[in-house]
Amino acid sequence: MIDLYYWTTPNGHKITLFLEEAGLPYNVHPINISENEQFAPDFLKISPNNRIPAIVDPSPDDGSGPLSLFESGAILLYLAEKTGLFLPTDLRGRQEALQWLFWQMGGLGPMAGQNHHFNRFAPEKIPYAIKRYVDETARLYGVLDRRLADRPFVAGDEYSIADMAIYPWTVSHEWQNQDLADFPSVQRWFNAIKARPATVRAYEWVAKINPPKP
Ligand SMILES: N[C@@H](CCC(=O)N[C@@H](CS)C(=O)NCC(=O)O)C(=O)O
Repeated sequence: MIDLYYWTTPNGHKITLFLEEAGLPYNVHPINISENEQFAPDFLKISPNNRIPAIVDPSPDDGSGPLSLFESGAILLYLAEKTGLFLPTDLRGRQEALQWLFWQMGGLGPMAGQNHHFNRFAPEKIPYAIKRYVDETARLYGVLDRRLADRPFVAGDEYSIADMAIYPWTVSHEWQNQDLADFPSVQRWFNAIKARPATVRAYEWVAKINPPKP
Protein backbone atom coordinates (compact mmCIF):
# COMPACT_ATOMS: atom_id res chain seq x y z
CA MET A 1 0.00 0.00 0.00
CA ILE A 2 1.34 3.46 -0.95
CA ASP A 3 1.96 5.85 1.96
CA LEU A 4 0.91 9.36 0.94
CA TYR A 5 2.14 12.38 2.89
CA TYR A 6 -0.44 14.95 2.03
CA TRP A 7 -2.36 18.10 2.74
CA THR A 8 -5.46 19.43 0.99
CA THR A 9 -3.68 21.77 -1.41
CA PRO A 10 -3.42 21.72 -5.21
CA ASN A 11 -0.15 19.77 -5.24
CA GLY A 12 -1.59 17.31 -2.75
CA HIS A 13 -4.78 16.78 -4.75
CA LYS A 14 -2.77 15.75 -7.82
CA ILE A 15 -1.74 12.54 -6.11
CA THR A 16 -5.12 11.60 -4.64
CA LEU A 17 -6.57 12.16 -8.14
CA PHE A 18 -4.16 9.58 -9.52
CA LEU A 19 -4.53 7.06 -6.70
CA GLU A 20 -8.32 7.21 -6.83
CA GLU A 21 -8.41 6.86 -10.64
CA ALA A 22 -5.99 3.94 -10.55
CA GLY A 23 -7.73 2.26 -7.62
CA LEU A 24 -4.38 1.86 -5.85
CA PRO A 25 -4.77 1.39 -2.09
CA TYR A 26 -3.10 4.11 -0.05
CA ASN A 27 -2.67 5.37 3.51
CA VAL A 28 -2.95 9.11 4.04
CA HIS A 29 -0.54 10.73 6.50
CA PRO A 30 -1.82 14.30 6.94
CA ILE A 31 0.96 16.90 7.06
CA ASN A 32 -0.72 20.08 8.25
CA ILE A 33 1.34 22.79 6.57
CA SER A 34 -0.52 25.50 8.52
CA GLU A 35 0.95 23.93 11.68
CA ASN A 36 4.46 23.67 10.13
CA GLU A 37 4.36 19.86 10.22
CA GLN A 38 6.31 19.90 6.91
CA PHE A 39 9.41 20.82 8.93
CA ALA A 40 9.29 17.77 11.24
CA PRO A 41 12.58 15.82 11.03
CA ASP A 42 10.85 12.53 10.15
CA PHE A 43 9.04 14.17 7.23
CA LEU A 44 12.25 15.82 5.98
CA LYS A 45 13.78 12.36 5.60
CA ILE A 46 11.35 11.65 2.75
CA SER A 47 10.71 15.22 1.56
CA PRO A 48 13.97 17.19 1.88
CA ASN A 49 12.35 20.29 0.33
CA ASN A 50 9.88 20.41 3.27
CA ARG A 51 6.87 20.44 1.00
CA ILE A 52 3.95 18.11 0.42
CA PRO A 53 3.21 15.82 -1.36
CA ALA A 54 5.54 12.88 -0.85
CA ILE A 55 5.02 9.14 -1.09
CA VAL A 56 6.66 5.96 0.10
CA ASP A 57 6.12 2.87 -2.03
CA PRO A 58 6.95 -0.09 0.21
CA SER A 59 7.26 -2.51 -2.70
CA PRO A 60 8.60 -0.97 -5.90
CA ASP A 61 9.06 -3.20 -8.93
CA ASP A 62 12.85 -3.44 -8.56
CA GLY A 63 12.44 -5.43 -5.36
CA SER A 64 15.09 -3.33 -3.61
CA GLY A 65 13.03 -2.13 -0.66
CA PRO A 66 10.92 0.95 0.01
CA LEU A 67 11.22 3.97 -2.27
CA SER A 68 10.40 7.51 -1.14
CA LEU A 69 9.65 10.31 -3.57
CA PHE A 70 8.91 14.03 -3.37
CA GLU A 71 7.87 16.55 -6.09
CA SER A 72 4.34 16.01 -7.38
CA GLY A 73 5.37 15.73 -11.05
CA ALA A 74 7.94 13.04 -10.27
CA ILE A 75 5.37 11.19 -8.14
CA LEU A 76 2.75 11.27 -10.93
CA LEU A 77 5.28 10.01 -13.45
CA TYR A 78 6.42 7.23 -11.10
CA LEU A 79 2.85 6.10 -10.42
CA ALA A 80 1.98 6.19 -14.14
CA GLU A 81 5.03 4.06 -14.97
CA LYS A 82 4.38 1.69 -12.06
CA THR A 83 0.77 1.05 -13.08
CA GLY A 84 0.93 1.57 -16.85
CA LEU A 85 -1.96 4.02 -16.49
CA PHE A 86 -2.66 7.65 -17.50
CA LEU A 87 0.47 8.11 -19.63
CA PRO A 88 0.34 7.26 -23.34
CA THR A 89 2.80 4.54 -24.32
CA ASP A 90 3.49 5.65 -27.90
CA LEU A 91 6.45 8.00 -28.30
CA ARG A 92 4.55 11.08 -29.42
CA GLY A 93 1.61 10.67 -27.08
CA ARG A 94 4.00 10.25 -24.14
CA GLN A 95 5.87 13.44 -25.08
CA GLU A 96 2.57 15.35 -25.40
CA ALA A 97 1.62 14.34 -21.85
CA LEU A 98 5.07 15.01 -20.41
CA GLN A 99 5.48 18.47 -21.93
CA TRP A 100 2.14 19.57 -20.44
CA LEU A 101 3.05 17.98 -17.12
CA PHE A 102 6.26 20.04 -17.12
CA TRP A 103 4.32 23.13 -18.29
CA GLN A 104 2.24 22.82 -15.15
CA MET A 105 5.21 22.17 -12.88
CA GLY A 106 7.30 25.04 -14.23
CA GLY A 107 4.57 27.51 -15.21
CA LEU A 108 0.99 27.29 -14.02
CA GLY A 109 1.82 25.93 -10.55
CA PRO A 110 4.47 28.48 -9.54
CA MET A 111 2.66 31.44 -11.14
CA ALA A 112 -0.78 30.58 -9.71
CA GLY A 113 0.93 29.93 -6.36
CA GLN A 114 2.38 33.45 -6.35
CA ASN A 115 -1.04 34.73 -7.44
CA HIS A 116 -2.63 33.04 -4.39
CA HIS A 117 0.04 34.51 -2.14
CA PHE A 118 -0.22 38.13 -3.26
CA ASN A 119 -4.03 38.07 -3.66
CA ARG A 120 -4.94 36.18 -0.50
CA PHE A 121 -2.17 35.85 2.03
CA ALA A 122 0.35 38.71 1.74
CA PRO A 123 0.18 40.98 4.80
CA GLU A 124 0.12 44.05 2.53
CA LYS A 125 -1.54 44.60 -0.85
CA ILE A 126 1.14 45.16 -3.50
CA PRO A 127 -0.68 46.18 -6.71
CA TYR A 128 2.34 45.56 -8.96
CA ALA A 129 2.75 41.98 -7.69
CA ILE A 130 -0.98 41.24 -7.83
CA LYS A 131 -1.23 42.49 -11.43
CA ARG A 132 1.90 40.66 -12.49
CA TYR A 133 0.65 37.26 -11.29
CA VAL A 134 -3.01 37.75 -12.25
CA ASP A 135 -1.91 38.69 -15.78
CA GLU A 136 0.50 35.78 -16.03
CA THR A 137 -2.13 33.35 -14.74
CA ALA A 138 -4.56 34.70 -17.37
CA ARG A 139 -1.94 34.20 -20.07
CA LEU A 140 -1.43 30.60 -18.97
CA TYR A 141 -5.18 29.93 -18.88
CA GLY A 142 -5.25 31.28 -22.44
CA VAL A 143 -2.52 28.84 -23.48
CA LEU A 144 -4.48 25.98 -21.90
CA ASP A 145 -7.71 27.16 -23.55
CA ARG A 146 -6.12 27.08 -27.01
CA ARG A 147 -4.67 23.65 -26.31
CA LEU A 148 -8.07 22.27 -25.29
CA ALA A 149 -9.98 23.86 -28.19
CA ASP A 150 -9.71 20.76 -30.39
CA ARG A 151 -9.14 17.86 -27.97
CA PRO A 152 -10.91 16.62 -24.83
CA PHE A 153 -7.81 16.41 -22.63
CA VAL A 154 -4.45 18.14 -22.70
CA ALA A 155 -2.54 15.16 -24.11
CA GLY A 156 -5.29 14.21 -26.58
CA ASP A 157 -8.23 11.86 -26.34
CA GLU A 158 -7.33 10.26 -23.02
CA TYR A 159 -7.24 11.64 -19.47
CA SER A 160 -3.60 11.66 -18.32
CA ILE A 161 -1.25 12.72 -15.54
CA ALA A 162 -0.95 16.09 -17.30
CA ASP A 163 -4.65 16.78 -16.63
CA MET A 164 -4.25 15.57 -13.04
CA ALA A 165 -1.40 18.03 -12.52
CA ILE A 166 -3.25 21.00 -14.05
CA TYR A 167 -6.81 20.51 -12.80
CA PRO A 168 -6.23 21.20 -9.06
CA TRP A 169 -4.68 24.56 -9.90
CA THR A 170 -7.80 25.57 -11.83
CA VAL A 171 -10.12 24.62 -8.95
CA SER A 172 -9.02 27.80 -7.18
CA HIS A 173 -9.56 30.02 -10.25
CA GLU A 174 -11.59 32.53 -8.22
CA TRP A 175 -8.68 33.04 -5.82
CA GLN A 176 -6.60 33.77 -8.92
CA ASN A 177 -9.05 36.41 -10.21
CA GLN A 178 -9.84 34.25 -13.25
CA ASP A 179 -13.29 33.74 -14.74
CA LEU A 180 -13.68 30.41 -16.53
CA ALA A 181 -16.33 32.00 -18.76
CA ASP A 182 -13.37 33.74 -20.46
CA PHE A 183 -11.87 30.33 -21.27
CA PRO A 184 -14.67 28.16 -22.70
CA SER A 185 -12.52 25.15 -23.54
CA VAL A 186 -10.98 25.17 -20.06
CA GLN A 187 -14.50 25.44 -18.63
CA ARG A 188 -15.67 22.36 -20.59
CA TRP A 189 -12.57 20.35 -19.58
CA PHE A 190 -12.89 21.52 -15.94
CA ASN A 191 -16.53 20.39 -15.71
CA ALA A 192 -15.68 17.00 -17.23
CA ILE A 193 -12.87 16.33 -14.72
CA LYS A 194 -14.86 17.64 -11.76
CA ALA A 195 -17.65 15.15 -12.54
CA ARG A 196 -15.38 12.08 -12.60
CA PRO A 197 -16.17 9.79 -9.64
CA ALA A 198 -12.45 9.53 -8.78
CA THR A 199 -12.20 13.33 -8.62
CA VAL A 200 -15.15 13.45 -6.23
CA ARG A 201 -13.51 10.81 -4.02
CA ALA A 202 -10.13 12.59 -4.13
CA TYR A 203 -11.64 15.86 -2.91
CA GLU A 204 -13.54 14.13 -0.10
CA TRP A 205 -10.24 14.24 1.83
CA VAL A 206 -10.87 17.95 2.42
CA ALA A 207 -13.92 17.27 4.59
CA LYS A 208 -12.13 14.38 6.30
CA ILE A 209 -8.91 16.09 7.38
CA ASN A 210 -9.22 19.85 6.79
CA PRO A 211 -12.87 20.92 6.76
CA PRO A 212 -13.60 24.60 6.16
CA LYS A 213 -13.60 26.58 9.42
CA PRO A 214 -17.10 27.76 10.45
N1 LIG B 1 7.14 21.66 -6.69
C1 LIG B 1 6.54 21.06 -5.52
C2 LIG B 1 5.78 22.13 -4.77
C3 LIG B 1 5.17 21.57 -3.51
C4 LIG B 1 4.54 22.67 -2.68
O1 LIG B 1 4.79 23.87 -2.89
N2 LIG B 1 3.71 22.24 -1.72
C5 LIG B 1 3.08 23.19 -0.82
C6 LIG B 1 1.60 22.89 -0.70
S1 LIG B 1 0.78 22.98 -2.31
C7 LIG B 1 3.73 23.07 0.54
O2 LIG B 1 4.02 21.99 1.00
N3 LIG B 1 3.96 24.21 1.21
C8 LIG B 1 4.55 24.23 2.51
C9 LIG B 1 5.40 25.43 2.74
O3 LIG B 1 5.35 26.36 1.93
O4 LIG B 1 6.13 25.45 3.74
C10 LIG B 1 5.61 19.92 -5.93
O5 LIG B 1 4.99 20.06 -6.99
O6 LIG B 1 5.53 18.91 -5.21
